[in-house]
Amino acid sequence: MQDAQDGPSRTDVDAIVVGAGFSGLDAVHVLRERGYTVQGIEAAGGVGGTWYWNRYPGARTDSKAFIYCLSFSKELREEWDWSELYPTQPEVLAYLEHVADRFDLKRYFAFDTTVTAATWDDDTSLWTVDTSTGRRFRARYLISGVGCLSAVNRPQFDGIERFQGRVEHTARWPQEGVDVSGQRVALIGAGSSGVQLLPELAKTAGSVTLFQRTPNYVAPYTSTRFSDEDREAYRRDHEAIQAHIRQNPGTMYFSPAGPSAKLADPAERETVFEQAYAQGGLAMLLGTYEDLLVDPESNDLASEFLRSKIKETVHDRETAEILTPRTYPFGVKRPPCGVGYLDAFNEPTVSVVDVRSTPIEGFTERGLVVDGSEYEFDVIILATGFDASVGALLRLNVTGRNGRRLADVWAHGPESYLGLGIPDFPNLFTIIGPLSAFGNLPTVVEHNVDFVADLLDKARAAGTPVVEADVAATDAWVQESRTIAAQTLLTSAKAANSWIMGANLEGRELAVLWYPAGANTYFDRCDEERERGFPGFSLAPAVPTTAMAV
Ligand code: NA7
Repeated sequence: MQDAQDGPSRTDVDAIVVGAGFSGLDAVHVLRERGYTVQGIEAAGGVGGTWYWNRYPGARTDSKAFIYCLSFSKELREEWDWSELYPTQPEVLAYLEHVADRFDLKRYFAFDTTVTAATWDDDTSLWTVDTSTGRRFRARYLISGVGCLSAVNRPQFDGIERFQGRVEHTARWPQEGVDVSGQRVALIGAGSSGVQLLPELAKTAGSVTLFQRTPNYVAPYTSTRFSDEDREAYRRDHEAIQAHIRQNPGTMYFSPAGPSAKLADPAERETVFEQAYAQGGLAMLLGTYEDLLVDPESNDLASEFLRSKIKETVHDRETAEILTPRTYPFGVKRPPCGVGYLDAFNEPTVSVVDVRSTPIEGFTERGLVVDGSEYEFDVIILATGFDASVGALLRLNVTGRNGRRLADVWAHGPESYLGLGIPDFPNLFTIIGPLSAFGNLPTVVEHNVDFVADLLDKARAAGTPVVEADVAATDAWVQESRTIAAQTLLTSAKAANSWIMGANLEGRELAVLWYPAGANTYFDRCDEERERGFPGFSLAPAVPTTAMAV
């Protein structure tokens, strides 16, 4: 294993960073730059995080390339050329590979190594991290970079092991790909993954049958190729672009047309919606009116507009009706963006089966059963999503002070200060953790990592390296988040099975997983916390132990 800090293999370091996606790579880089010794641990065989695993055809970003990247290095910007507006998975993975090589980060990671337990020891003020390889690591700080969409959701379909064909999950797509030429393919799931994958499958498969539980408001998008002039422009405008997304509630490069859809002139509103729809991607949600997620009447206007687009695009009336969301407001469920998704249903080989009122009963040797009928397939693809936000953290099996298990502490939803620190879990920091900000995630990642690094620097300078979120500050943050969420349309998340509120998993209570007042407000609150000297975190001396740098 190449985990040495310029020397032989070490398991005692200042900080353990879990994950080698955007969060983990940035955390290792920033902490190393600030003089901390770091050990990264990554379950995959390489860097990339979600972009390592989600290799299904059609996977691409819904954020524009020039913001879906790390902003800290001018050189990195100068030398990396994005080829298109919404890059595909191979290009984002290549970018993260480049970042890792460019800043020599791979040598600090143990790959193919899964964390099996992380335990805080009050007697030493250290974290002990156990792994699947049997190696045990110790560190003062434990930084989670596990991401918010990485714990795979595999529903326990009855008899799944009986199926004689091939079963794949989009989030564990084989590196060598899946040849579906001429095959009868079932696709279970109509979230972003299913929406991106379906048109790609339709290109070569004999047939594609979508088993859809909740229909989505799918916006189309086209990904234009960048010219050299485009690239030059976004490099030149970098500072302005960063300032813009810092002020946008979703950290996106959109400018809303006005405060309220319902108060806008109807003709003007129609034009705004048409332009946003034509622009594609997340423009309908983040580039039209600011009240779509708080005012039901405004939301109805946007929802109805999108319903009309489905009706216009999909020729078969029954198919269009199945694909049309009617039971929940637009935006409550993270809207997928699709390249040719709705159009694909006009192909004779593509069909949809509604499994909301009659769920999939189970798998057979030849296929699956819905409403007493057996459907036969060669390949069944699960695009069934994730245990979002909390899932990957809970799978680390974290135990804090006095044997308190994170799974128990969060039994009724996550509680955290700024999404970064948890009382009773000293020196654990969760990058883009629950109750952090939602939006263009690399932007939030960089903000979170810098915040944590500043906090650790303060603790190091004060000689008090045990850092813990205050109970009162945490309670107030959780309460504020829940109060704001209750004033939005997110309260209808259950009707939408929305992962944004943890409502996609059976038996899970509805939970506020993100600070719902917008990333711009979140950044302001974090900056204020930092400027005031981190009053929401307590600092204490460590129990004297090994010769660590902190
Ligand atoms: P999502 O958006 O959670 O979508 C998962 C899909 O799988 C969704 O349509 C689910 O229906 C469906 N699903 C899950 N379990 C079942 C069962 N048991 N039966 C039928 N259908 C099921 O995950 P994605 O991977 O598409 O996208 C996640 C995020 O990644 C995305 O929003 C982007 O931010 C990137 P449901 O809607 O729950 O009724």
